[in-house]
Amino acid sequence: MKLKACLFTLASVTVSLSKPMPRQSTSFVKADGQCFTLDGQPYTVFGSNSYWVGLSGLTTDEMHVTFKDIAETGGTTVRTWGFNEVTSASGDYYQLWNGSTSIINCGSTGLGNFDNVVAAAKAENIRLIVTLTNNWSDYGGMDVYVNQILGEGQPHDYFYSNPEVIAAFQNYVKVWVERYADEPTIFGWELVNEPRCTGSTSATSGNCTTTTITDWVKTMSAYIKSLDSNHLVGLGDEGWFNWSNSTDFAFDGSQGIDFDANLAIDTIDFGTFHLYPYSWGKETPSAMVWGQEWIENHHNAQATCNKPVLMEEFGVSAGQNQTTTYKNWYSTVINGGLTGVLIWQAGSNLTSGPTPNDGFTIYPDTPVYYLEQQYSAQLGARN
Ligand SMILES: *[C@@H]1O[C@@H](CO)[C@H](O)[C@H](O)[C@H]1NC(C)=O
Ligand SMILES: *[C@@H]1O[C@H](CO)[C@@H](O)[C@H](O)[C@H]1NC(C)=O
Ligand SMILES: *[C@@H]1O[C@H](CO)[C@@H](O)[C@H](O)[C@H]1NC(C)=O
Ligand SMILES: *[C@@H]1O[C@H](CO)[C@@H](O)[C@H](O)[C@H]1NC(C)=O
Ligand SMILES: *[C@@H]1O[C@H](CO)[C@@H](O)[C@H](O)[C@H]1NC(C)=O
Ligand SMILES: *[C@@H]1O[C@H](CO)[C@@H](O)[C@H](O)[C@H]1NC(C)=O
Ligand SMILES: *[C@@H]1O[C@H](CO)[C@@H](O)[C@H](O)[C@H]1NC(C)=O
Repeated sequence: MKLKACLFTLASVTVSLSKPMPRQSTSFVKADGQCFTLDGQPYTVFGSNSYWVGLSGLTTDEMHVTFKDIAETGGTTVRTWGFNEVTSASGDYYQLWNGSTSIINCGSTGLGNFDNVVAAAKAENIRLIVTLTNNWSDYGGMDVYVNQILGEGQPHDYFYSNPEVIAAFQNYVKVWVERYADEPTIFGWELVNEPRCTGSTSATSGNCTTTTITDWVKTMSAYIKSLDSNHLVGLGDEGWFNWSNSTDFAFDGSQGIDFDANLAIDTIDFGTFHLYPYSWGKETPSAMVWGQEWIENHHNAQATCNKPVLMEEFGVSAGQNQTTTYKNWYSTVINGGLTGVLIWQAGSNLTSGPTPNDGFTIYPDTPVYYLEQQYSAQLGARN
């Protein structure tokens, strides 16, 4: 166990919640061993998820409030969706499909709107992790590519292996990556939210293995690096292992994810994992303890591979020992040496009403919001 995961020879580091250190917003976050750096100094990844900030018709003022509320927890980094696949135009969306062809929406309800998200984040000293598609059918996701190009009901996992589908996804990714290649407010790109072989609405081929997805991660991450050498690239997975000594679905490779193999890919800069013991049937005997071990296992992988790893989503709902559990998990991250942590999910009380509440949302001036302030300061002090 390494208590000082990110030890730098700095004269002093001032941690202040009300006055964040001014950053040189012209610099890109880099990975260095198990740490992130900005201008050669440690960059602490603490923050939250706001999938909705570019997809809910928010005004630019509301985008500012969203990021300000996160910054006031000590947050530096926010993960958000860079996808919404639709087959008929409505609201904010990024790609409109008709048959097997698509049009990318660069207008004011598409990437033009995301320019406002980036500007608001920059003004509030927040950097963005942008995820480029979804395993799930929320906001379209990968099944839309498969259904539109190969036909309704074709296997979900053809997303990772069919050359036409890969080319279509690359076409989409290219527009995003080239648009923001010189924009330091982007922390990094993430290939997909929670990739698995199995899909939510479609069949699976029966042929998808960890090797299928690992090969796809190699192809896609190398593709992004060929267009944009400034930004970090991660996967966005839940962190499943592919250990030969286990028959537990979280550890046996059955989900199509091999955390260690993916982290070892040259063009992957950091690892990602999620933590939802209640959704995963891991609540007995103790969701809290299962989660603690899940964090420790990923820290071990981080140390072995010598790359940064983020717990970039976690949640138990209020009524499931939430405060006690979150104290344990934040402490395990900080004292155990995991690189960084983002909670699922941010909330704000906007003029248009409260932002989406899925049972995990943390609004300002609530107990977990104050907990975030406490642990962001601890993580900053560790680094
Ligand atoms: C991907 O889509 C699936 C979710 O419904 C499959 O069944 C699998 O559960 C998928 N979800 C995740 C998180 O991978
Ligand atoms: C979709 O494509 C078909 C065939 O190319 C075309 O006839 C139709 O007008 C298109 N629909 C829309 C909404 O553009
Ligand atoms: C699985 O792979 C086998 C062998 O390559 C192939 O014949 C079969 O069509 C595949 N199944 C599906 C559903 O793609
Ligand atoms: C997953 O584990 C199996 C069995 O140990 C191995 O054959 C396979 O290569 C692993 N997958 C990857 C992507 O390393
Ligand atoms: C199973 O394998 C993993 C990865 O090699 C190792 O870290 C873990 O300690 C092993 N667990 C047991 C119970 O042997
Ligand atoms: C909360 O924690 C207590 C004591 O650790 C435990 O007995 C109880 O089952 C937990 N409740 C839930 C909902 O997890
Ligand atoms: C925001 O809304 C939540 C939930 O409705 C509430 O508990 C909290 O007090 C509100 N915070 C502020 C600052 O109004």
